[in-house]
Amino acid sequence: MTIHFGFERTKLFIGGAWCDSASHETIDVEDPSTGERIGRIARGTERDVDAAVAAAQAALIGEWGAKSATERGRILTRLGALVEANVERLAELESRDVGKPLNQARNDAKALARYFEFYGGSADKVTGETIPYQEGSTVLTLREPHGVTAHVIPWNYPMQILGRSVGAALAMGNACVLKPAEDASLSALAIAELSLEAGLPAGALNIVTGYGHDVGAALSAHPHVHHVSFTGSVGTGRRIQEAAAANVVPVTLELGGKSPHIVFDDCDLEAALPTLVGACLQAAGQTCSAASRVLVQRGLYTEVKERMAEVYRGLVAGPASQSRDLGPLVSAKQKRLVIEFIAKGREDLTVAAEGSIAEDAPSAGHYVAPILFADVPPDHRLAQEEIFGPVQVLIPFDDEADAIRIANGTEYGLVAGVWTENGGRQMRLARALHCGQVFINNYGAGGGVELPFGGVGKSGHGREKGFEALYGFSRLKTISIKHG
Ligand code: TXE
Repeated sequence: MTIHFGFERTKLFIGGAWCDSASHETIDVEDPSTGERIGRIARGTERDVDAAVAAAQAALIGEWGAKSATERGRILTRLGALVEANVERLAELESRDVGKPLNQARNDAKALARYFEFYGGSADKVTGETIPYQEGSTVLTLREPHGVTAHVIPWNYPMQILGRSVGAALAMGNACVLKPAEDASLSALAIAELSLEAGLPAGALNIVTGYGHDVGAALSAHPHVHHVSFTGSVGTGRRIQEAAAANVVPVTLELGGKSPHIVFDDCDLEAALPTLVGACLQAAGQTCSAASRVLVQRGLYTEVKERMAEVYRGLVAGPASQSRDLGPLVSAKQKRLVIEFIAKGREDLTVAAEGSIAEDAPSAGHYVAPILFADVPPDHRLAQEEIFGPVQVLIPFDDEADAIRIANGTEYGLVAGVWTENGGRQMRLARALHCGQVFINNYGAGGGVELPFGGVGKSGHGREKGFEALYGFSRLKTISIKHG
């Protein structure tokens, strides 16, 4: 079978077939590195969402619903192997579509393969329990799929987010309707091709490309959708939760953050330093778990500032194909948002250092030079709001209590990193930090498909990744049997 990994993808994937959208309209695909139009995707509509949900319902009462957990797992495992065999082509496609440096896009494709491998292997490992109850009875619990699950995903890690969300939902036996971001749909469509080759039955995975305000809104409000999984902005997450509330269905929201990376005087600084910049600038800072706030205890503050500044001065943003330190941002809109934050920072704050944009970078590409601000007051806008670009702030602190207060002092709570050699402090911080995941003496939020991931506060609720996601994509049924 020849797999089509192109840029001109003007069909929707519904019921295992490639279909025209009801509107017959398209959306341009832009290469963020050059600003040029390189292809088109279909502009789906509410009618297409209806068709996709109907196809998912049909799959549940048809071939897909009849598969055992082991059979579902085998299909996902095959899909993982196909992704692995196509890592290079998927990475090239993604890199052109979202402007991600090729080496980073390659990591995303490998992570996608690993998600399918992980969820393929865990599909038949989900068990219920028996509960001691009254004499003469047996009580047991079963995990069942929700039914039709909706997946609205963003453009920053399209393959990884598809893998963690659709992979877990399929493993549990749900039938999925996916809406990729309008500026990052190509890899999802390529994965649909691979799913056919892996033997995924028609309708188990459906993809409706298009804009959030029509396809995403229709999907999250659809009366026959039984669970909605969303990754994106707080505002859109709120709208999705409201829409789903009309049908009283559960929602998983992963809404970004303002994650602190905390460096204590007693840490192994040589181990910490290489992670401090990289933990923020992956995907040019367009990462929900970006360590965008670096909190440093006063004894090390000047040294950390100077050494991070040195790194920043050497950083170069350039075309994705060149795999420089950073690629462009995904869109003109995203660049505008980030530039506004930087302008505000320049007005109020001290610039510790800046990187540069490669001289040969096309002027119509969406490049932003990385920038590090120092001595930032914890309540400043740049230390409070998600910027989603290559911008980091340095904040000094006095002691442990001060670090915890500053770290917990935003509306977000996704992840946190802590560098200290003191074992007691490691555990105190791990418990005191208001977030969904804490890294002690490391910071690698992107990795670890096995590790549950999700936030508190405005970072959202529910957990994806790991085994925990399988619980989220299923519901529990309790069965009480009175013995005869
Ligand atoms: O997000 P949106 P945008 C944050 C980040 C960024 C900001 C804006 O701070 O600067 O959000 O990005 C779909 N009903 N994150 O505007 O709108 C949309 O089509 C249903 C954090 O791109 O949330 C896309 O598929 N769906 C983040 C998805 O929602 C709707 C990742 C995300 O788009 C919709 C991305 C609607 N009414 C941005 N409107 C993270 N947590 O990693 C839009 N969409």
